[in-house]
Amino acid sequence: MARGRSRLRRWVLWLVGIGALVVVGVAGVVAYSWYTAPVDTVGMVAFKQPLALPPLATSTVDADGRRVFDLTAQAGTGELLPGTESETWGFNGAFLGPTLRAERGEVVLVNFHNGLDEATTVHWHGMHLPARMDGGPHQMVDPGRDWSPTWKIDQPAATLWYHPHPHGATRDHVNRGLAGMFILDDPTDPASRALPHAYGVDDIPVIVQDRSFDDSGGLNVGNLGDVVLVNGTYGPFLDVTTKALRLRVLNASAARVYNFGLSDDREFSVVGSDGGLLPEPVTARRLVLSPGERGEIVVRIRPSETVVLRSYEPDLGVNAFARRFDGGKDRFDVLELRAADNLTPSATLPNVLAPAPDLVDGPPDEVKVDRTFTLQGNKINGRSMDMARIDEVVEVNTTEVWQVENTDDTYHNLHVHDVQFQVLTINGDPPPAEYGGWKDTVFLAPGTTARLALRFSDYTDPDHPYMLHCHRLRHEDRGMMAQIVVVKPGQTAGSPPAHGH
Ligand SMILES: [Cu+2]
Repeated sequence: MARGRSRLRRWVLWLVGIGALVVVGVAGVVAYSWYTAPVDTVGMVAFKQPLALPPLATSTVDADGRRVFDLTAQAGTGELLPGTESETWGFNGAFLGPTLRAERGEVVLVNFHNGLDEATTVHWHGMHLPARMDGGPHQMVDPGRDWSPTWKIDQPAATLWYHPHPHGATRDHVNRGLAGMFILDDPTDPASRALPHAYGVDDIPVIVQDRSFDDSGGLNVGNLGDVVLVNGTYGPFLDVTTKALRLRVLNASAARVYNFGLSDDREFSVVGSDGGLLPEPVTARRLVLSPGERGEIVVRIRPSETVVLRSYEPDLGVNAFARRFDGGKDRFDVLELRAADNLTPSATLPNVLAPAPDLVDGPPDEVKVDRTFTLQGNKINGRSMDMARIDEVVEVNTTEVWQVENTDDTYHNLHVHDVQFQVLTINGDPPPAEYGGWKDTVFLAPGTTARLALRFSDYTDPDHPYMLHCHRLRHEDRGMMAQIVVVKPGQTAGSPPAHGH
């Protein structure tokens, strides 16, 4: 008996000892992760490379008067990190794609060729167009095949973009390098011409993406990266020759939220958002962009100075743990602006830029809500994306009010295809002034409820759906997406075509 008890005691001591080691080990890993999670490159970036400027895509006008672009998705290699080659994907090149540009009223035709060895799509983010032309997950293009969507540009001047949208693989395809800008002009709108508008001189595309690399320079396709590239350039600088500089900033990252500002905290003017120019310039020191969102800012530059576009810690509205691991403690130096000794004068900013969205009259907190969308656990209204299921049916030319609720403990955003919407309220309050223009993507911190007004005009089609989804790409890939069809009065939903074709 005594021997049995002492053996038992030895075993208990062993177990306690091993348990203590495990606890200490786990605590060490947690502490290490906790302290190494935040990324901070402020003051650490050398800015040795000139900012790459995506070329303007060449186009022709065909016999029907359509503006025709050629776009090929292809694999290549790019020197994303200095001195190392990475395997990349790009449109018409090794990484990213050319800037497409068209005018309101034009009919465009894009001859897309998939030169990759897997199927993909090209989605025109922010564009008002028929669902069959939208490049969503139903418009899959097999390797070696072509797809030629055509539509009429019928919306205000804006900074849109294009990227793949294959269901379940969007993050992978975008992170490998498939993304580009699509700038719309409106020759009848004087305001956008009054802003700096010389492409590559005082009107600069700024495609911001975070990436991570393995030791041999290979591109990882994860959620958050510790390196920020602008237009694919690592450590970029821009030579500035004008007194005012317009930056068309696009957050083309998979999951990261940026909180942009200048390194000396100077004020700048926010002049545009997702769907075009704001009603009037908004003076700000910070601009938050979640994945997929765009912001156009005008920065005043002084001769001979150097100032850095930076991303400060974004307020994600999440708990301390998520804040550390979702990038809420991260800071980045993004782009260095180097002013010439003599700067060309720029026109004064107009006081009025564009008509304010006016879909809803009366107090926006008292409007009737037509649909509610709850964002929780990679699902919308408790459901995962099903390619064969139409989730919502909207009657054409009806103004709707949507209430979007993030009941999750992490941040999401909501992107709606085909339309630009008006943000009526965020948690019952009017939105901040930089959300006062047309939007196609809205950021939702945990516990946030936003009300949006939307109007789907044109392009009824009971079979081909538009998507609405979270633009954190892993969430989207995991099914945080729903399908909506726009129908004529009295029409019912049809059924989406068989997967991918
Ligand atoms: Cu999400």
